[in-house]
Amino acid sequence: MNAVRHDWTREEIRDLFNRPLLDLVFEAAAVHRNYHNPHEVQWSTLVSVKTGGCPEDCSYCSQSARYDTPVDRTPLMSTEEVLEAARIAKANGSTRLCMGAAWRQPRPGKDWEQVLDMVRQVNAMGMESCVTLGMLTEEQAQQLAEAGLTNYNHNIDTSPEFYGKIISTRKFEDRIRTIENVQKAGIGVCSGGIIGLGESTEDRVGFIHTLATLAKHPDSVPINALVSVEGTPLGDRPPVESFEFIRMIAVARITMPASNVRLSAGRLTLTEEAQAMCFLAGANSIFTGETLLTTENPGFDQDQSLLKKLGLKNQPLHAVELELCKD
Ligand code: SAM
Ligand code: DTB
Ligand code: SF4
Repeated sequence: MNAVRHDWTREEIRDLFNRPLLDLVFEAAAVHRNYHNPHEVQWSTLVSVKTGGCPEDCSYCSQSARYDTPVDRTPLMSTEEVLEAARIAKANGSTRLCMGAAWRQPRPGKDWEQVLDMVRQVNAMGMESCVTLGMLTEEQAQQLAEAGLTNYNHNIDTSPEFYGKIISTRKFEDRIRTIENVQKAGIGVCSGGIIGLGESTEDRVGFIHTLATLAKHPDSVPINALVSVEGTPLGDRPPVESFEFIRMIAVARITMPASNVRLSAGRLTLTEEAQAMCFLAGANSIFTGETLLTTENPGFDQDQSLLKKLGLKNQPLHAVELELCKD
């Protein structure tokens, strides 16, 4: 069985990107079957608990206050509203609720306490909890851990070299520091990125290399394809070609065999056949529900029908694959 490695070189990863696609998918499928139940897909549902008005300038994002996008700013949702969304997600087969807030970093006060409460209450209804709130200090990560948070999402998005072309208001190293703070607090890390930003293949190599050489691989690796949003600097980027999406999934699966690889934003531009190839290439998780944070996504029924056609099932909570994930 392929060991979990943390010493990947850029050359090795570049070679994977240059492999004939079907050879790559064949290898990724074998790795996937060694580490995971290939018949199960984890469902995670997003709720944007605080939308828009973000001070950061991420060029892809509908929620940055710097761009004139169709997204309106809203205050923090009440815990009851979030729990209602969680109940619907759970009833439809999701095992994790991922709550996103458009903040640069949380500030102490009422909203922060309320987010901690949301985490406790989501756990109490028997779902895994995930939040994505921007940068965190060690103390904040510790508080989230005490509230019982399962995972923290914090994407590195792209290569260290290309990062500054997409975001200027924070540094790549800031992202890594937050990931370390989350790991130190004993919370699972969810970290991935986006393709379709105008990055080169070498940037994709650098992106995967950064994650695959972390001392501990992220528990989940979301791979997003840009959903271009009108009014953002990347609003007129062409959609990512489906074979590029499939290749990214396969490379993530081979280099981080024990992690959950999530086929994330951009599924509406993929056919069912292309999504099936992503599952073959090692994707074992999706975001479900008809909205991601602010953009559209296939609805629960559409995904249930896709899984049925492919003979796949929703992954139940606390699947045994965790036994194999220890690295
Ligand atoms: N504000 C928090 C942060 O930046 O970490 C959390 C929310 S942010 C929306 C989470 C991730 O979603 C981003 O890092 C990016 O990878 C992805 N994302 C955001 N907008 C996207 C878009 N238009 N298309 C694809 N992925 C997107
Ligand atoms: C991730 O990697 N993708 C999710 C989640 N983590 C927070 C967000 C996707 C957002 C897509 C654009 C939107 O809906 O605004
Ligand atoms: Fe703000 Fe996150 Fe959007 Fe960047 S990706 S503008 S940090 S909400």
